[in-house]
Amino acid sequence: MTDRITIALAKGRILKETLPLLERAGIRPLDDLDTSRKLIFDTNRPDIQLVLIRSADVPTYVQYGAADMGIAGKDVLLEHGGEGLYEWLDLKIAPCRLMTAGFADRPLPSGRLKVATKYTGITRRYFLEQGRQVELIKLYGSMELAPIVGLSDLIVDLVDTGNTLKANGLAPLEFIMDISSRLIVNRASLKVKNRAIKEVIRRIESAIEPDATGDAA
Ligand code: PRT
Ligand code: MG
Repeated sequence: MTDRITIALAKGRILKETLPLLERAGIRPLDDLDTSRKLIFDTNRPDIQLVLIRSADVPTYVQYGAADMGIAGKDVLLEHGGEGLYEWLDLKIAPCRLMTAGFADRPLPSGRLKVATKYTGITRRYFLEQGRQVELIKLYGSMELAPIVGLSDLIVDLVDTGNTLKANGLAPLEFIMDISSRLIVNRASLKVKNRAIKEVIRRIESAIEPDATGDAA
């Protein structure tokens, strides 16, 4: 008997790069994920189904085994904490950098900095390691607005082209880390459905395009 595998995928920008990767791995949804309103999708492989959820929910589904595997950004995984799951592969898709950003031409105030971010976990650790005192302000989006309206001195956000910062008169300041999307696996599923999961991992691994994050050289 073949075990049935559920893979959790994030809606949004990661999905655009995930679908070609899965296609190269021989896994093809039977419906169009971009236009369908369904949340669960059968694939050309009777033993593999996909669930389509919000990016930040992917590690939670995999942690509890509601999905056996999932694809999520390293940023999301670090904020989640990684309990109950293995981070198995760097898929080298949706690459970007986590940066601090602010006004390039304004000195930072001395004393406790106010930092607005969606990534409070990573940000707290980053400033703690540097021994810098900060006040974290949790936001859920549009971080670029915070320095402009005086809500914060800095933001911590993902940067790709830098166009969003530039359009808001801000500049990237300090590099925190490189981010890309990862394949994660539920710990119990790996034991119970070992053969089926290893087969999917092998297929996805062979579908990774090596130079996407520019570290192939
Ligand atoms: O929408 P929802 O709340 O469910 O989730 P989400 O908004 O986090 O999802 P989505 O679709 O934006 O995808 C987020 C995931 O894509 C992140 O977890 C990252 O792993 C990855 N990723 C890669 C990015 C970017 N690049 C990126 N540039 N996520 C967001 N951005 C944003 C950034 O926050 C900023 O607003 O794009 C803007 C900057 O882009 P540039 O090109 O202007 O620099
Ligand atoms: Mg979004």
